Amino acid sequence: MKRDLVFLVTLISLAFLSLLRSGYPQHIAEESCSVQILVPGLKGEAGEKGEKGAPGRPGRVGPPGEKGEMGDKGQKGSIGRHGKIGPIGSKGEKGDNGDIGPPGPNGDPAVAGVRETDNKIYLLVKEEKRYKEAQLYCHGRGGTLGMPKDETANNLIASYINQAGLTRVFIGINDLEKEGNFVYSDRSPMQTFNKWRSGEPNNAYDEEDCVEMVASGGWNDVACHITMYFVCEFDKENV
Ligand SMILES: [Ca+2]
Ligand SMILES: [Ca+2]
Repeated sequence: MKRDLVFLVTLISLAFLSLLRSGYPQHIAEESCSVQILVPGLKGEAGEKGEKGAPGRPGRVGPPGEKGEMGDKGQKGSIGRHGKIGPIGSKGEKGDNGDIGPPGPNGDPAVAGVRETDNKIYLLVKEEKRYKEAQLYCHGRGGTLGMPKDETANNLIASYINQAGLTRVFIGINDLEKEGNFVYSDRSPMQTFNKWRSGEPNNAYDEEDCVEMVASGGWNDVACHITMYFVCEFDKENV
């Protein structure tokens, strides 16, 4: 092997020498010397295996992968907590009218029912009025102030006063026309029947010309300008 290489080199040298003789410039002969040095040597034997190197740097981020298939639906979650109360809503439209209700009780609220006998109706009026105003009220309804002309009528009016929780009412008796001469409000004269309380009529302060009945059923002359409740009386024939 080495011998062949020496032979080859000698051969190439001789070739260049012949070229020099044939007139090639001197520097070409010098270059031919460098070619001799560049000839590679024989390959050596394989070395021992090296140690494991340090980990390499991370590679570049790869392109996004393809979209996978959709997974199965998960289970329903538990109910969440109540949320905050929302704002008040706008006013709704007016509803329909309701049905007509049942009729209310009849009567004037100032009137506490009536009391009746065979031929009379008595009405207690719970409005405080002077004697003459009370008389006008009863006249306006076709009657007069109550005129107790016997025990039955007197007891009925007295009971009526008590049941209403009252202590006194005007009745239709007065001595307005002639002092001391008491008459009923229908101008009929006082008869033997009367229910004057003890000491009455006394015409106190020289001004008592009208009559009240107290809860006991007794009579008392009083001033006509004071106000109190009163009882009206109606003939059934006129009602
Ligand atoms: Ca009098
Ligand atoms: Ca009196």
